[in-house]
Amino acid sequence: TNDVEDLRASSFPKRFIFGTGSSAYQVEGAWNEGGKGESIWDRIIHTTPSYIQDNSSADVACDSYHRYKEDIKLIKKTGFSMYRISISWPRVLPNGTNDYINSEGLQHYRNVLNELARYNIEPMVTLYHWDLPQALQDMGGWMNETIVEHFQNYARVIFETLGNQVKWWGTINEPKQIARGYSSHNYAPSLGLNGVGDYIAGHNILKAHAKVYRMYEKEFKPTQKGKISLGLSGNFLLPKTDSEEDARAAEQGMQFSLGWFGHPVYSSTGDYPPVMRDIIDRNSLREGRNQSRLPYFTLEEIEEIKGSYDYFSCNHYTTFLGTFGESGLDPSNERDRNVLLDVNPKWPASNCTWLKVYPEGFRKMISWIKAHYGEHIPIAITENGYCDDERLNDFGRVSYYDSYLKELLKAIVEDGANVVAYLAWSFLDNFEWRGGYMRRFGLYHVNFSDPQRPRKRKLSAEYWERFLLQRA
Ligand code: PNW
Repeated sequence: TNDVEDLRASSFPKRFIFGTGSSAYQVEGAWNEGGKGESIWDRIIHTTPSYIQDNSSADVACDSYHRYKEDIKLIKKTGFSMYRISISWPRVLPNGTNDYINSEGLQHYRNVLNELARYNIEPMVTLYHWDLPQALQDMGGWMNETIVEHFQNYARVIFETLGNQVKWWGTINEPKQIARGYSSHNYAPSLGLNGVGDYIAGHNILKAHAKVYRMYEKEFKPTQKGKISLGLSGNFLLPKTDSEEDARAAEQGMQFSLGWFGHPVYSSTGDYPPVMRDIIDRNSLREGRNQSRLPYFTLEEIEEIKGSYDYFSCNHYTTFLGTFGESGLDPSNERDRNVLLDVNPKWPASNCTWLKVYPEGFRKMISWIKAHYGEHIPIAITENGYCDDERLNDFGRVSYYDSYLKELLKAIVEDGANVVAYLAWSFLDNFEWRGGYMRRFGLYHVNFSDPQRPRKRKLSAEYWERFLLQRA
């Protein structure tokens, strides 16, 4: 018999990794200390404080730049065996370019990695989690193709200096949200170039990722023996009804979200999803353009990008319901997609409007990845978590994790998915981008009005501690 209903950590495969995560900008603070340069989030918040819902900033955040030892000790105490961090590009290269390397910044990450090693906690390191050096944004950021080379230079500095301490790498976290910083106003640099800037930025992100993957593969992997991947945001889309038309709508919606960056890297054919290519080319023509808003890759680029992964890194939070219909500005990615998103009113809500609780969608999402990108593809769930407020008795989060872990176990045991790791987002309450400190995801509470930034255990941290104890 299998004990999927009665969830136990010991039912997961022996070598399965349970961990937790953070990102540099959301926890470090020390925004202008130790030689760090300005990032695009520093700039937008300092010039437009109202950009953040509670007018807060990440100047100090969790102060993890100074308090990382305390964090790592708590991670160990909770029983996690992996910690996902990101490196702040402007902390290492304040100008964005490798003409000047800030050794104090590098030393900080060396210290963090040493501390993790002391506790036998495996690091997973993302090179880019949204905090672009402002100096590069001034030259167009991800819309300027020269960023491909700058990103490669930055990655080389990191692999050369920290590469022997890291076996799990991520290049870029959630390209789709980064691209939306060029279309919508939801993320820095907040340019509003809908249906144009997002596709150009996304195009360069894919090229930059692949160049770094190939460089690592050729020059570093033989000696450093790590794995490297691109981090995708994998929220699931279900058909709104059981009509065949809604089934097609949901699939089209998935291709416009996960497929936008997933198809070029993980599919056997490479390049953008055919449905994106067709629709955007057609819409561009109708708009009187003599070129598609979705740029074309050369054949060499398609080959270089295709297969540039060692595992599938997926951040999953929620599910939507899809049906065909027009929405969004003209032009925009949303309008191109031509799928309306809805939710089932029965799904429990959270403190983020975009996050509803539907654990079955998690298992379905994993099946979708297998069906499209390979039955045996190794999958790491690099983020999964629940949004609430300041409460310490976070029953909603406990029940979220409990139900999502059960679905994960079914995906592994009953569907045979090759999921190798699961990382809870996030270890600490932290700076939730435009949501400031109003949207909490942490297992540990952080008091952001106390200069000491005390960490306090929530019920969900106790839940994890008990769950992981069964594996010890
Ligand atoms: C991710 N959505 O962003 C990011 O990787 C984290 O930095 C962030 O703290 C976390 O999820 C929680 O938001 C997302 O609208 C932002 O579906 C938006 C969505 C999903 C993920």
